[in-house]
Amino acid sequence: MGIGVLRKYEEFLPLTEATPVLSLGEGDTPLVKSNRLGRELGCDDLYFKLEGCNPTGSFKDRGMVVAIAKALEHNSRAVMCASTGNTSASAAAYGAYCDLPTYVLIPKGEVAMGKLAQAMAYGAQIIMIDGNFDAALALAREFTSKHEVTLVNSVNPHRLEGQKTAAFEIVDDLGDAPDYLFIPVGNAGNITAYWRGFREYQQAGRATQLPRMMGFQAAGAAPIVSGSPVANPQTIASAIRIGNPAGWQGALEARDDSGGVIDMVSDDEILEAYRLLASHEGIFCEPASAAAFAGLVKMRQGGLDLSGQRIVCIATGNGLKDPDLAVSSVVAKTTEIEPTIEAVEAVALAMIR
Ligand code: AN7
Repeated sequence: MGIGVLRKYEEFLPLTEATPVLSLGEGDTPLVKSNRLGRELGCDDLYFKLEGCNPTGSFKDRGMVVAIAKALEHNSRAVMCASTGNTSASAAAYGAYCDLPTYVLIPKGEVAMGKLAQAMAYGAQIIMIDGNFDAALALAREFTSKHEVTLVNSVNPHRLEGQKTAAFEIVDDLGDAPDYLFIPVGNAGNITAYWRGFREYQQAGRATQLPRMMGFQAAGAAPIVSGSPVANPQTIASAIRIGNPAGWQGALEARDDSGGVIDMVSDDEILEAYRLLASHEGIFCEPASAAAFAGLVKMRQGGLDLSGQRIVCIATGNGLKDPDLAVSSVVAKTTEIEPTIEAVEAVALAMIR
């Protein structure tokens, strides 16, 4: 039985006697060893952390369970977030579990169908903004500063506390921190959280080294790479379509303190990585997640020597969240036939030969 991150990593989290211990089964996600892509890239020690296996299909659940537990501890009567989709799905689920009214502000027409379906099914109050994520976050910040409603975006410090547990799990699984961590960057909360997790585990004597933090933004939404906010961010990876990340400073610290990089990948590189992960590794993640592996491919092509290096790529969210993209961007091996054995044989035997 999954015990959840509150219980599993209690000693590293800001819990008190009064914090309720709750869980939807978040955390304890698989770390899968690459079978094909690593070999093709010349790195024999490559792993994928499947955060899409969390209860709402993304890493957000790790932080949301802490944010919601703390909100309950402080007698909060409602929670709010702005979201490109996954945060809203997660907030809505934990809000439903805890009978806490949940308001989600989302950029109209920019959230993948699966995520919207989740927020609707969990019963959140959905507020569509005629504007982008950055505008929605500014509104959520203003509203929650004026009213007795708890903000559960990653500017809520409890979110990052929960999300750092993914770094703990990687070290627990591998016996030490990897040499490189590749991760997508949107609002830049997660890279900040991972870096904190690796450092805390090292300080606690559970890891002997720290990874280089390799963060990747989408080229059309890469403010940290360019050094200034992007007013109208554009990318097929809607989860990371963010022009003014709240975690900017944390991402820079993770990069500089670890000797890593924050770079960008094009939508074409993201889509190629997305297809390769599914068709060559059996990992169906969402396009934003594929930015991490696309970054690894880019670095390799740029001459980074990966031999003998232990590398972890974070697959942050589940591919089922954005089924439209899968159907429209993959050339599927589909054939329509009459329901006869001869017709099945004609197609299937031709494939084996
Ligand atoms: C699958 O849900 O910002 O750099 O509002 O959904 O911590 O923002 C989602 C972000 C990566 C980027 N991968 O993480 C939201 C939201 C997936 C994501 C990111 C997101 P951050």
